[in-house]
Amino acid sequence: MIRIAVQAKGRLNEESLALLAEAGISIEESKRKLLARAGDFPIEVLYLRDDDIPQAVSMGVADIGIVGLNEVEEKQFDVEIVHRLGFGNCRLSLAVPKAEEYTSPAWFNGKRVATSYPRILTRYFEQNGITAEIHEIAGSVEIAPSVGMADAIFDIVSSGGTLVTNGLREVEKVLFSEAVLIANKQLTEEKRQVVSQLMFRFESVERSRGMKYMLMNLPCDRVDDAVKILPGMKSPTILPLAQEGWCSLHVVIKENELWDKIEALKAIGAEDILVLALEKMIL
Ligand code: PRT
Ligand code: ZN
Repeated sequence: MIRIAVQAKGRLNEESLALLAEAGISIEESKRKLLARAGDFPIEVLYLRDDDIPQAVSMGVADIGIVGLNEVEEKQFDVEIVHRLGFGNCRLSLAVPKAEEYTSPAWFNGKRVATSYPRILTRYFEQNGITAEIHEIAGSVEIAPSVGMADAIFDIVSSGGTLVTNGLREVEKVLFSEAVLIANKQLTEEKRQVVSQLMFRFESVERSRGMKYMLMNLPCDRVDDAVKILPGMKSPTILPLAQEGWCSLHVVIKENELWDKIEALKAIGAEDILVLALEKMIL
């Protein structure tokens, strides 16, 4: 049995639980207390504030956790980053009032910068030889310049909309973040095995994202042409049809390449093209 910490509510909560569900680990809505046991896998889910997840994992209160890389880097607890999960993407950036003339990070010398991420910012300033005043504030960092509390900010940016609304301009992207799976460094062998079982499921889910299963009929003498059009990862499956001279071709294809490939396949005589959702890819 392992315990995984996920964000109780907030931006990462839904996708963390969705990922677990896709991996076959479901937690009934009604059972969402602080700690919930999944029915079908040796795991229990501990719901925490995201800020507390790195510490909980480093102390072994939870064995693993799903949290933003930004929190892991800021808190500096000793945990292992097992896997990047590909959601919750954002960046930690420096932003200045839009009217400022900004040419290089040297602009920050002697300035006051408001942030909830003082450690990451301190490290960045040190690496760039900048001496600035860092003001740690817990929330609403983006309003600090307009109320005179700071000259600039260092905060999470995703679409950039919040910066624009507050008359700010992103000038340095310091850290690219996404949700990551972290683990305690002293897991028992038994727990490690459960974690690798979980990773196997996560990877199968990830592989199938953005992929479709496509099948079509075409004259057997065009199969070679079709293989040239289709992605090279693995050769497609080809089955003979009852109708003489015709074959059925099955292939896994990237969704964003789908329409181009379909046009090309039709041009060489493919018919009855079916595109199906691909749920899992187990290799
Ligand atoms: O209650 P708890 O402490 O658990 O949650 P929280 O309020 O501290 O965190 P939450 O739920 O806001 O974010 C959790 C994690 O989501 C963060 O640690 C990041 O890893 C990730 N993430 C991804 C984001 C964003 N995108 C994001 N856009 N976290 C915050 N934001 C904020 C940003 O600060 C800005 O103020 O959203 C605002 C809008 O961003 P724009 O650029 O799209 O306008
Ligand atoms: Zn938080």
